Amino acid sequence: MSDFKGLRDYACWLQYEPLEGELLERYQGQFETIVVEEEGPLRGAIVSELQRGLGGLLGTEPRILGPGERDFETATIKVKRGFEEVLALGEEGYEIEVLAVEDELRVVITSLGCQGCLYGTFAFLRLLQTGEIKRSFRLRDYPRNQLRMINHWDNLDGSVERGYAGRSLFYENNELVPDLDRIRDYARLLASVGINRVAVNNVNVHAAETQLIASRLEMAETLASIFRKYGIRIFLSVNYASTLEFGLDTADPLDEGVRAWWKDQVKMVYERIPDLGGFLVKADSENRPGPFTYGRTQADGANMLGEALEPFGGLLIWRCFVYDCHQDWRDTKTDRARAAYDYFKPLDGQFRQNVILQIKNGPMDFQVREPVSPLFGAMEKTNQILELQITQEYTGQQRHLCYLVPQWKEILDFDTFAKGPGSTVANVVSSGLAAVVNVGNDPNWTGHTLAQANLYGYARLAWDPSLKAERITGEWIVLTFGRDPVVLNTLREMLLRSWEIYENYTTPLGIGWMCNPNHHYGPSVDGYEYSKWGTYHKANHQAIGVDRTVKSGTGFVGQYHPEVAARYESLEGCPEELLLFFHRVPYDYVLKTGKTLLQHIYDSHFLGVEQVEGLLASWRSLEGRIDEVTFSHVLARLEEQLEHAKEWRDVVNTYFYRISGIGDSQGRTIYD
Ligand code: GCV
Repeated sequence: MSDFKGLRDYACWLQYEPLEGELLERYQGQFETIVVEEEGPLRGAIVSELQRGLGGLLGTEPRILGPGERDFETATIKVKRGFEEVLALGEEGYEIEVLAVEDELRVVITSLGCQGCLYGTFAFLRLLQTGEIKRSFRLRDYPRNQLRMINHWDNLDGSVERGYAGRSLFYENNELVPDLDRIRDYARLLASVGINRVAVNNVNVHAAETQLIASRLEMAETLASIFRKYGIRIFLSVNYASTLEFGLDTADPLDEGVRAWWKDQVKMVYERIPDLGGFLVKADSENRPGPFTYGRTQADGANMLGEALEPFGGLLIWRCFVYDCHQDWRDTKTDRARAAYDYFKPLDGQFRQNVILQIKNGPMDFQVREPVSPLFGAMEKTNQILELQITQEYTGQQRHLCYLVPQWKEILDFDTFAKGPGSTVANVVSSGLAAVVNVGNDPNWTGHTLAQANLYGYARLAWDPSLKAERITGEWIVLTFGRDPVVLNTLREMLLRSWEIYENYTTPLGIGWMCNPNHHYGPSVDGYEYSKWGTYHKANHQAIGVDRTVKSGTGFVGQYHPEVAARYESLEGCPEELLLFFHRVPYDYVLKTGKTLLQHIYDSHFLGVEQVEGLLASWRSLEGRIDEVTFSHVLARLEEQLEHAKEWRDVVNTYFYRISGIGDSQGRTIYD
């Protein structure tokens, strides 16, 4: 065991610190005899969680009995399979029922499946800490999404693409890391919040990673066996053109030899990992190979792999992040935002049943603010999942506090009008959610301890997108830091406001991309302006923004359903936080606040810095209420954030002052 495993932050939201006060009184002496009737493969995980959880929270060492060892009448917790009464909740859903017999609480956790028994157990322990387990309590819960997936961008050499929390948890020097305990702890952490699928390698698959489905299959096998103990199935990212690495001279999806190669390869993989979830593929994207090379469509490519996986019940997840990454900035006709829809929409109905399209939340790339991708709800006959980014590539790289649950809520609640009002993204992505994870081998997993809240929040939303941001945030704080109301209120406010604060001091009104190229940290207003990536703000001395309207622009707006398109098409009707994404706007344009666009840019940047000062003050006020190590660690990150926010403010404000020649109406310092 490495030392850091004893560190408080390592336990994340599974602290199980002793309950105090009213909750201790309520639960003390309870739950001493437990019957775990469930005998499936997750029994071990259930039993050990109850022991750890109750041991930590109540200091008890509960006796855990097997089926038939003690009957229901006297057991105080019973975990069991049910049938009719829980049928509607599915294999992963559960019921928790609490009855009181005089002073004794009797808890029954029932599920149709083994997985549900485990999730019910974790939920019971969570609800103990939030104080919701009471006399006469009944909760029936189930995951609203079938796939609740984590994507790792880990490479076999141990590096993590866009990783900000150390190196890979899985790999080092093209081998698995020597200490597999940490991966076990990770599986437990993910299962505790209902994650059921993990893609274990980067979507940018290079020669070394391709061996995961061939000569290094044993590595994948080991990972699968670890995750399996918590009911999580792994996915492998594969190189679309793997055949070229194995001696074939083509990767044409319609070539018989290519098809046969994949069928054999998949068969071999499933012989060793029978519960493999399937493959995840990035093709024809950012210089990765794909079916376009052979004049074939994305559907041809995806279906070829889908067909090979089908006999084993495997899924093929195909990413829609396909765009021209060699654009000439002088070319005003091409609009990167349009690309995914233009490529995929015409293919609706052509994908096999076991093919799922994975679509990034926005049409560009995980900017602090983007509209929702118009592909959601545009392909009625095609399975879709939403891809989010927990790792904070463009949102402060886990050096800045930027809690993304409020952003994800907006995305999930966005009404696409695909089938009339109420067709929210959460409803149209019925196959589920995937997200690029923010963990690495840093002692606290996520670099910034408070970034653990993003992982927790993502998983909870994947389970149930209708959960309120306040609820999720409160849960995370209580589970991580306990029930001190001062900590709860202060930290909840800090977290919930941090996305908006980050947006204030970085890029204004949906324009995005004013960051340093390649590593994406820190301001560089023109960093992407003359690049090949299709990411332009087009600021001149009078105006900024991209006209994406149907009337006079790139026509991107027309990809939305008419109700949504009408809103975005009009300058006045467009939500102002997205104004510059959809419209080219002069600096003297007056916003709804009565301020000019330019003044808004100045004001939001001054405000953003003041708000970070506020975050710092709030955190400082918690000194003594948070353990010292975490307190100093977060304090240092917030201090860095403040310095950095000032840098953003000054670079952005100076840029616009220089370019427009118009100063701040309040005469604050803008450097010339
Ligand atoms: C895995 C962005 C990132 C890349 C990432 C890519 C993707 O462009 O900067 O690092 O590659 O998205 O999602 O495929």
